[in-house]
Amino acid sequence: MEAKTAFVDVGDIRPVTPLSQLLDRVAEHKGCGTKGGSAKASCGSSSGPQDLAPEVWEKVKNHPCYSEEAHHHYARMHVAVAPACNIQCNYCNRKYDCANESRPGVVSEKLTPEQAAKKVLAVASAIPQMTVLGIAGPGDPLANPAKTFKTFELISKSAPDIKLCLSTNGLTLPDHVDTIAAFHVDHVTITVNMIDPEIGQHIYPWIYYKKKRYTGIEAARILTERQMQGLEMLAERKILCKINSVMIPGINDQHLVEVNRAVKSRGAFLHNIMPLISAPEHGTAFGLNGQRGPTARELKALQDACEGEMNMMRHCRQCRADAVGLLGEDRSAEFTTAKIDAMEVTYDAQTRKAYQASVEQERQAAVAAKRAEQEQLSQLADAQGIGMLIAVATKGHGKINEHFGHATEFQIYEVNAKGVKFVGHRRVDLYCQGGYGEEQSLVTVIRAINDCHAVFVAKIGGCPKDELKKAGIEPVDKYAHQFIEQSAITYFMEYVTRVKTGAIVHQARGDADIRQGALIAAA
Ligand code: CLF
Ligand code: SF4
Repeated sequence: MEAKTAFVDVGDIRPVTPLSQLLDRVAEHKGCGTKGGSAKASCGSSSGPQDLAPEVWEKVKNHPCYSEEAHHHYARMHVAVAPACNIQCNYCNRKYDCANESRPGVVSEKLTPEQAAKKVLAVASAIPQMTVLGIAGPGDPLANPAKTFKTFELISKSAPDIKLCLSTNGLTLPDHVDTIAAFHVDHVTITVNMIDPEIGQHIYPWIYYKKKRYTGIEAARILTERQMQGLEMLAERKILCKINSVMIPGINDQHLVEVNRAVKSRGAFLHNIMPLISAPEHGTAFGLNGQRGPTARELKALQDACEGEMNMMRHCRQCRADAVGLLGEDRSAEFTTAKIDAMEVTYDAQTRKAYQASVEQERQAAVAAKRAEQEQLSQLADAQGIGMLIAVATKGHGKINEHFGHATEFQIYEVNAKGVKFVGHRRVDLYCQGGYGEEQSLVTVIRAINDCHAVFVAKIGGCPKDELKKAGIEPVDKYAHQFIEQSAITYFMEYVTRVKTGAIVHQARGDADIRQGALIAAA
């Protein structure tokens, strides 16, 4: 008897280039738009104009997600115009925003395209360094194509200097690539959690495709084929594509290395591996069945393993679908519909341009400071094999400018004899809460940065200072309001000297927690 095929014909899915052929291309791949020819593509979030083709640099230089360095200086905003979704992810509860780009438990205010357009102009006038408009939910933007593209149309007419960006699960992406290109949407994110339907069936219980519901392996197969097809079509049109992947320990953690290779070889520009955030109170399938998220060390190890293939985005904040501001901050409460309705909005392109020129100067100063300190580091004869992580309290601008007690996140930098780089961030509960609950929140802060040797702050009180020291984390306030990377290198060189002279003994640090609880939103 003839064996039955496991798959049904679902229509016009274009054949996707087989992975074996693509892997052959990897060896020749010169990096996503890069000039260099090194084995490791130098595309990615920490690259500068020297690494990228000019047309690629133009697209990424002030996009806070596509350039790690830009994220200290430039802001993005989202408008929540896309409520519907066409798939189900086991880490998503549809009462909340799309968990492919948002932390679970976050609810955004839904807008019409016209309300969204007014909001963009209002924010652009109030926050001149806001350079990117993204549509990332609260469902899937391409499951709501009329609303998504109407919004892009209105913005491109009224504020043509703002870059357009969207994030999708990819199921209907191939149907919309030409429209995306026609609207000059230069940045598209696809969430790709698997390329193997056997694995995918544990992440996606169903999809809704061409008026039919599919489940299990078949649903995952259609989804992965459509995602890869969409990615190839974007790359052909030179639209920069970022891949988001949610790391789910025991399900796709090992597999994401293969995903990384597959998407790189199809022309993805950047890979963003995010931790699963999973707790019963989110009401998701994973939250309810006890599926855990990765620890900080597990996440970093996977990101490091993939970095040999392709540069990684490590500064993602898993934003709300109506997020506003620099990536680490949330100013959405300043721009509610009621407030926008009451505003007179005048869009002043000249003032925005002048402001951004001053931001660019500040950014160049940060780059120059880092370069100067890096030269000093190269003169360090022997770093004794020491490397470390440093947590930094910052409000942006690449500086140490936040009080320990006011920090809602710490940025994490890795420093060793080769240099300094941003490797992630940790959300924390506010320590300074007017005396209430401070002991408990200090414990959670210490757990969140427990893998760090030091914490850089603009200011810190005596009590947390002592507790941090007891936990083996050195509180450092002497670099207040100075550039982060320059200060990290200076500290590292002093640290190595202290070890060499026997003043201190270098010890390995432990692992750290990634916060799993629902966001306590500022909104
Ligand atoms: Fe928004 Fe996404 Fe565009 Fe950025 S966010 S649509 S690429 S403008 Fe950025 Fe936020 Fe991470 Fe997204 S930090 S969740 S990666
Ligand atoms: Fe939820 Fe986004 Fe997945 Fe849809 S694509 S189920 S909104 S996480």
